[in-house]
Amino acid sequence: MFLGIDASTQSLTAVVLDGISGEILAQQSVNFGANLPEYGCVSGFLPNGKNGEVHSPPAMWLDALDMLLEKLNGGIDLSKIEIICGSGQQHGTVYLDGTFDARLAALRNENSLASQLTPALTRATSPIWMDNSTGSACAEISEKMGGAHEVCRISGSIAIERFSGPQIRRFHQTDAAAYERTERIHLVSSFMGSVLLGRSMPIDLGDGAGMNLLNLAEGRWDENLLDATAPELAKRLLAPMPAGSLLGSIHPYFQKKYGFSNSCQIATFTGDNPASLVGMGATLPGQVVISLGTSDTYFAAMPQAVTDPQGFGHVFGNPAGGFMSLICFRNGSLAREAMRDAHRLDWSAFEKQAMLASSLLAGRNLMLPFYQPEITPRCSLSEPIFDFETDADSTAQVRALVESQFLNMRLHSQWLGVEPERILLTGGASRNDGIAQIIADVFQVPVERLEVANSAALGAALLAAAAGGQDLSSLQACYCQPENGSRLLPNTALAPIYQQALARYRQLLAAHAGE
Ligand code: XUL
Repeated sequence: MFLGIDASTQSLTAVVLDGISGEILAQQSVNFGANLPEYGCVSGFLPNGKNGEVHSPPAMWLDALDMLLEKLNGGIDLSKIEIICGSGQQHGTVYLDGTFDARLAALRNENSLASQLTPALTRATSPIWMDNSTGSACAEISEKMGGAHEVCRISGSIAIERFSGPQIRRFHQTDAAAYERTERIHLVSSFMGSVLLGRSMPIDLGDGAGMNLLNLAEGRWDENLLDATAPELAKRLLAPMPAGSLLGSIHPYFQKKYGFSNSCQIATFTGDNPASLVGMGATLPGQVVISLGTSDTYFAAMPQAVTDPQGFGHVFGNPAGGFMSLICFRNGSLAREAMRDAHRLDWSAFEKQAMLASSLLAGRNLMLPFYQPEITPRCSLSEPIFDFETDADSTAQVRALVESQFLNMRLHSQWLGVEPERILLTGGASRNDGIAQIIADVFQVPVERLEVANSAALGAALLAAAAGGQDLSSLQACYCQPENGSRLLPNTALAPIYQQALARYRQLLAAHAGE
């Protein structure tokens, strides 16, 4: 049996696979807001952060780990787990003093993880990917490196607010004494993995690429980026390793408390997006995942590491080898909800009346679909701009919004240089056939929905099985199946219409968003 654990923003989730029967044996989750209300993190982070700060307490993640394993232990025989791999929300950083490894070594199972390990934190709360307080740190790192594009060329992304390097720089600037006491910096993924391993685990190349510190081409920390970020940063990081590398047995704490065997191995953890690429069965170039959430994301395996010349997209390590891209679009469901509410529709009406019944409108009405400042492209609009050829009734507006969101996505994913062969849709709105059909038509690519619910935890479990010698593509063929009847084909008659619409959308953007 193989266990995958995903530490996401709002919850900690486990998926257990049977390597022989091809079954998922257990799935469990601890929701930080609902199950650990004492931390006051209703959505997984502390509300009311100042100056754009968004932090979460590592103590909460540790309590959740105890709680999750307790729940799992009730349902399955944990002594049968051979390998554990995991993933975490990307970019968040955990700061620890020189006692961390000794405290790990001395863990006693009569006490909780949180009570024994939190005294090693030099920063009681961790900045996470939603933190927006690091603008000046980003500007300073870029300047020291000779420009944002140099940071992008080396690390795969321009210096960007939510990334770890800028978080580390700001910590050094705001609390130099605490930075001085910090002997180890972890990502959320490597922190959780270290606890299970009982000593500090290296950061992997997938999640490590989300720090603005990794030299992507060479798979090592970049000295110039380290120097531009904070003093003596190199000694605070372990050398990075590929995801899924076997590191050693699980700590006796978990053997005694939850019944794991002493032969259970721990593998290097990775970021949630790299793990999702695995869990969606999309580790080969040509497969694209579009995740429809609060923000929409587009991620795909890449044959080689090219970077986004405009600096909006990111390049991370692909856990199956090579690289992957990730592009975030801030105006995802938030914009769709704003449109739905403006016309007093429910989702069913949004889908049926406005989307399916309106294909005659294809490509005729465009808008800049930004209800709040966007990051791809960077643009500070706080309300959309319309460019309509027909009446702007609710049907036309809903269709224009969704078409324009995916024209924007098609335009800003062209730098990858890979023609998508298949789009895998995930996230809440992926159930909406109207939206899914528009995506198929705008990209002119078949769209599929998978049965997987927890793609990052599943991906981590698949990486654990692959670390045990199983073939990853055969595992993906077994666990990452499209749902029956979920495949939608593009209407090829619309190809030239959307080609023209793309050119018009580009002009609209140039006119109003300076691109
Ligand atoms: C990716 C990103 C988020 C986090 C949280 O760059 O910031 O997707 O990984 O899931």
